[in-house]
Amino acid sequence: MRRVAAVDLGASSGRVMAGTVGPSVLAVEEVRRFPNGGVRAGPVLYWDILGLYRETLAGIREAGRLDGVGIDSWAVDYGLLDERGALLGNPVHYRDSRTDGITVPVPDRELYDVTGLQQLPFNTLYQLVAEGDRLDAAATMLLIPDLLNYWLTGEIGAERTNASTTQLYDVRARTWALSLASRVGIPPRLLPPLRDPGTVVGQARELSGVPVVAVGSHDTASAVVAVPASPGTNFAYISSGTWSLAGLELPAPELSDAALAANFTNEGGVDGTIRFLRNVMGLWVLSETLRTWSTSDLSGLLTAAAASPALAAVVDIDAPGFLPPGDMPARLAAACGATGQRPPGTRAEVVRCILDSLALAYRRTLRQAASLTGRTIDVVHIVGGGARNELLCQLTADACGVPVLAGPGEAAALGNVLVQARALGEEDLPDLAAMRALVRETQEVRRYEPSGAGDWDAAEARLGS
Ligand code: LFR
Repeated sequence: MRRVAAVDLGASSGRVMAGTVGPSVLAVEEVRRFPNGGVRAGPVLYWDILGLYRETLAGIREAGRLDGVGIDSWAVDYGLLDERGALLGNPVHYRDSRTDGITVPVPDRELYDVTGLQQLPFNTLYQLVAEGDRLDAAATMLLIPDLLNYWLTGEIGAERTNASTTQLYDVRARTWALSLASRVGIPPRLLPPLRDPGTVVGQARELSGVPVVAVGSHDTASAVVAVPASPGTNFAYISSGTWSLAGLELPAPELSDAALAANFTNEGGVDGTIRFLRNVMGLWVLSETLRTWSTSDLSGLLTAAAASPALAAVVDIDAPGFLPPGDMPARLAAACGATGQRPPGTRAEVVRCILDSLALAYRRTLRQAASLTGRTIDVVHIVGGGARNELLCQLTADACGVPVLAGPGEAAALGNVLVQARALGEEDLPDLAAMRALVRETQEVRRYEPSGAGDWDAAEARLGS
């Protein structure tokens, strides 16, 4: 039996979970949870990286005796270190506006050919270009989990799954795309040696030397490890949190013109898998709406939304206007108006509009994923916090027309724990299939059948082209 700590840092909260793994045993228990989010200071939206480090250390200490520690977080963001290893400035939030209007002199087709990544304005590539001559003082760029691993162990490196989200990683050669970096003015010296998920990074000096393991340090990579898919099923997944990452697991990248045009990404997963997916704007739109209203009564609003008329108004939830922080209800109303729909009137109707629009986006995205790869989808797994949102799970089953299997809600932490356990020698977990079998055996999963409700084609048509 192994006992490890999984540190899972999300955009709106972080948690330290104590995980226990052994034959037929997989359990996680929350030790510490702390808020996260952007901190606006002057013109810039930052992360509170030192606060996150302090909470991480406190949580690991509270977890007691451990065989290992692993850290995963959201992707793309980073800290720059100088030659001494000191942090040069506070890491900036990917929702900051500094990448607005930043372009690079490399055709999209070529960028896609090398990196396989969807164009998102906040990809590390664009953030580093936006730094301009601030890069001159930098010796190394470390993505958030790599930065925390460095502070814990003194070891510098870049874990592969997260490196694959930078748009500076060659998805086929599985190396940094050094010549691409040079061409866009990013010094290759910034890109540290790559490390595989499942390798020991070093010992945490301040934590009695406990081994720190590189897990799938991109939270989505860890979450997809814990998708409880049965062998041989044609499954899609939605990793549902601040973002909804909706797509397929593939053995190799899909880099066709059609995939490029549909802006699908090929992110690196654990054990060399590829996550072929699109970022759907996710529960961010709902949490920003609640923030705008200064309410935290999510469950009351969801009950009222379930009783509101279905598909009364829908928006293209992936429109770039929903990306930055701000007044979401006003943006939703404007988007409804722009497509000739009556904007939602009550709060319950606003919430219903968000959830209907999310389900519509899942349907659109998963249909595209299937057609771009020539695969069929017989079941959709929803993992992450959104798996607990019963209305959203039912709407997803209705929109996609296939059963939804919802859970586990703590998929990222479970995937983190599983990869650590294997790295530390747990012999029953040789591959993803064995890890997923253990998740199936031990975690609660709820099934939602499509009810046939809703004219989703007509709703999609209301959005125009
Ligand atoms: C999800 C996630 C997504 C990534 C976004 C920004 O938490 O990691 O996969 O696109 O956050 O980093």
